Amino acid sequence: MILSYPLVALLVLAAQATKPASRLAAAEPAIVPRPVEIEPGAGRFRLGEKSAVLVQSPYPEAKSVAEQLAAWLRTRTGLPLPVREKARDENSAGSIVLATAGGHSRASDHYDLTISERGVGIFAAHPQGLFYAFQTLRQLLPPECERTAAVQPPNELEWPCLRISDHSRFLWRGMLLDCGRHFMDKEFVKRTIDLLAYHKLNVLHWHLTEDQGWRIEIKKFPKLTEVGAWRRATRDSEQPRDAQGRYGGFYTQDDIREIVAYAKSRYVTIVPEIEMPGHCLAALAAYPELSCTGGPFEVRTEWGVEENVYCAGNEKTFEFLESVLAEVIDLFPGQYIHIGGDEVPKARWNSCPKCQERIQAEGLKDERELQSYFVRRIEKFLASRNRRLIGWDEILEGGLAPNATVQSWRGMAGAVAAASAGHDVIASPTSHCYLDYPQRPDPAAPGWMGFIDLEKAYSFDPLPAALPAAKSKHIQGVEGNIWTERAPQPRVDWQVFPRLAALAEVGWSPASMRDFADFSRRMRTHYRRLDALGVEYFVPLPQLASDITSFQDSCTLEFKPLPVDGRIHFTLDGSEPTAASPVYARAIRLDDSAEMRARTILASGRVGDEIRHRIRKLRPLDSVQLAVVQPGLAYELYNGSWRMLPEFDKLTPLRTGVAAVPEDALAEARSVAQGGFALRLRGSLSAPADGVYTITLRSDDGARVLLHDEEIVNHDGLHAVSDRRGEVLLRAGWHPLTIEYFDAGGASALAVEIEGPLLQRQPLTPGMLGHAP
Ligand code: TNX
Repeated sequence: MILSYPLVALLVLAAQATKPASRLAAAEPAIVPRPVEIEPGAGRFRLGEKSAVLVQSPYPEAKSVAEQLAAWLRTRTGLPLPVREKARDENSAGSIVLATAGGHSRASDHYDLTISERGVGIFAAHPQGLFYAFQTLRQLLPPECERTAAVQPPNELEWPCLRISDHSRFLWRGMLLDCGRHFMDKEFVKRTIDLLAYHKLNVLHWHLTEDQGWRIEIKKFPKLTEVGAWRRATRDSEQPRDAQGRYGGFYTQDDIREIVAYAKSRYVTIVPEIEMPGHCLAALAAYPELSCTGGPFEVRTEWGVEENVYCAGNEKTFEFLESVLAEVIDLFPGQYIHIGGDEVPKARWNSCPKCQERIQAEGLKDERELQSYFVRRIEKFLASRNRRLIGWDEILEGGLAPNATVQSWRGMAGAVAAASAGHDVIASPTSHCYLDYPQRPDPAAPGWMGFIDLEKAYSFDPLPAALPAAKSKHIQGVEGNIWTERAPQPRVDWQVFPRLAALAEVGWSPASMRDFADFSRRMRTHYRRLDALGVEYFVPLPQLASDITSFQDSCTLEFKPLPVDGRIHFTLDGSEPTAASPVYARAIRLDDSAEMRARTILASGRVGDEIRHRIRKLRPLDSVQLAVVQPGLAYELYNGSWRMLPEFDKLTPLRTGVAAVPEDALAEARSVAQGGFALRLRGSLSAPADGVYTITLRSDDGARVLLHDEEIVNHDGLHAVSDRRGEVLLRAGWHPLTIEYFDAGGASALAVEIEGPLLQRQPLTPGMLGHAP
C-alpha cells in the first residue's frame, strides 16, 4: 500500500532534478561518509519554541528514531521539541517530519532529506533510513554541537536548505573489536557502537574469545569466565589486577543483552565471534579435557599463534561448542555467528589418536580436511538453528562448508576464490583494513605489520578487479579490524580513527564519488566533530613538501598545510619539539646540516607523534688510496632476531665471505640463515668522476649505506619494501663503503643503486666495488 505524505511528498517531489555531485564540490557540506546526492538550496531553517518532531510511519521504531533525534536536539537547544504522530493534513511548517512508506522500493538504509525554510522532511523506506538521516542532520550543524553538554548560547540551531538523497553501496559495513586480548568495559563498547552508527556503519564484529581471554558468560560452563576471563598480568599496562595478580574481565549475559539492545536501536548488528578450533587456550585452561593432550593450561599471556587447539576427535568438544553456541544464539538475534577458524596449527591433531581416528573414520585426507570437517559440523548445527556461519579465509582450506560466508584477511585472493565459488564474502585484507597496524612507519611494531595511512585505507576497493562482474554481488562489504595485542582500551581510538572514517566511506559511498582530496577537505571539519565527541584519533603528522635530504650551499624546508586544525612545532638543534618550540609559519632556510624534529599540536592541545628528518650539507669526500683491490665486497653474516639494525661490532659472525654485489650476499644469507639474520658488507666504491652521487637503497625491515663512516641513506626499521635515497659529494676514486642490513623474516629485499657523473641510475656493478684482501 502506498500511503500519502503531504508535506514530505511536497518537499521531496519538488527536488527530483539532480545535478552531478562534482559540480557542487566546493559548496558541498562536509558529510562523512559522502552522500550519494546533495543539492544545495537557498536560505536556512531554524528550530523554534513551536517546533515538533512529527512521525508518520507504520513502524514503531520510527518513533524511537524520532525520540533519539528529539532528545539529541533538546540537549543542544533547550527547546521542548515534542515527538508526535503527524495528523493527516497537519500543517508541519517549522517542524521536522520523519516518514516511511512500506511500498517504497528503496533499500532499507535509503533516505531522502529535504531542508527548506519551512522545515525538515525525512522520507525513507524503513526507520534505518530515518536514523541515517538523523546522523546526516548532525553533520549539517557546527561540529561543536557534538559536545554532549548543552550548547548555550545559542539555544537555536540552523540548518542550510538543501536536499540529500542517500543510501549505502555495501550492505555490510563493519568493525571488528577484539575484546579477547583486552577486556573493554561495557560503556566503551556502547560508545564504540555510537561511533560506528555515526559513520553509518552497521556491523560490530565482536571478538569475544581468544587464547588470552574468554569474555562471555556461558551459564552451562561457568569456568569459562571464572578461569578463562583472567590471565596472569605480565605487562605494566595490564591494570587493574585482582588479588591474585590477574587481569581481565567478562560480559554477563545481562550486559550482553543490554549492549545488543543498544546496538539494535542504532541499526548496528552485533556479530559475535566464538573462535574455534584454534585461538581457544582460555577455554582449554578452564576445560582442559577439550584439548588433545588434556593440559593443564594457563590462559595465554604471550601474543602469537597457540599450538593447543580443541580436539577434533573428541565428541565432547562438539557437545561443548554446541551448548556454548546455543547460549550465544539466544543472546544475539542477528543471522550471523562468526566461528573464527583462523590460524589453526595442526601439530596437536597430527599426534592425537582421537583426531587420527576421526580422520580414518570420516575418510578425510589430512588435518586440513579435519579442520574442514570441524567447520562443516558446526555449520550444520548453526543452520539447524537458522543461523549462518562466517569464518576467516582459512575455512577455505580443505573444502568450504556449503553456506559459509568467508571473511578474507590474508589479501583478497580468498575473497576472489570464495565469491567465485558462490560464497558471500566480507573484505578485510591486512593491506588496508587492519586498524591495529601503525599509521606511519613504526620501528616498534612487529616486522610483519606494514603501515596503513589514511590515504591507503581510503584507497581500498572491496570489489577485487579479478572478480567476474557476475560474482560481485557476493562481496557483502568491508570491515576494519582492531586487533588489540598492542591496543588496550585507551589506545583503541588512536588506532581506529581517522582510518575508520575512510573505511566508512569505502563501504557507503559510490565508487565514482570517492576522491581523497575531497575526503581530506571534509575531514578537516570531521576532525572537529571527533574532538567534540572526545575521540582521541591519531594526530596527523607534519609532512615536508619535498623529501630533500641534502644540499650544497643552502636550502629551504617547507611543510605541507596540516589537514587538521593545529600547529607544527619544530626544532633544528636536536632537541625534542614541544609546545614551547617554535611554530612553523614559513619556509625555513638551512645553511648547514640539521635534523628537523617536528610534531603537530592540535588546537585542542592533543600532541602528535614526532617526525624526524635529517638533511645534510654536502662536503666533498676525498678519495682514498688502496694498495691492493680485489673485486666485490667482504661480508659477514649473523643469525638473530632484531627490530632495528644491530650493533654489528658486538656480534660474532656466523660466516664471512665475498659477494660480487650486495644482492649475492642476501641470496647467500637467505639460503644459510635460519629465521632472522643480519648482514654487513664492507669494501670500497669507485667514483668515476668528481660530483654529486645519488644512492638509492631498496630494502625491507632495515638497512643503511655509509661512505667514509658517514650515513648516506637510512632505511632502518621500516618493515616494508620501499626505496630511500641519499646524496653524497665524491671526488673521483675509491671511497670506503659499508652496507648494513637485517631481516626479521617474511619478505627480504636489498638493492643498492647509484646515479651520478658519468653514471646513469643503475644497480651497483662488480666493477664499481672492491675490497682489500
Ligand atoms: C591475525 S586476522 C589474526 C589475529 C591477530 C592479528 C594481528 C586473524 C583472523 N587472525 O588473531 O590479532 O593477525 O594483526
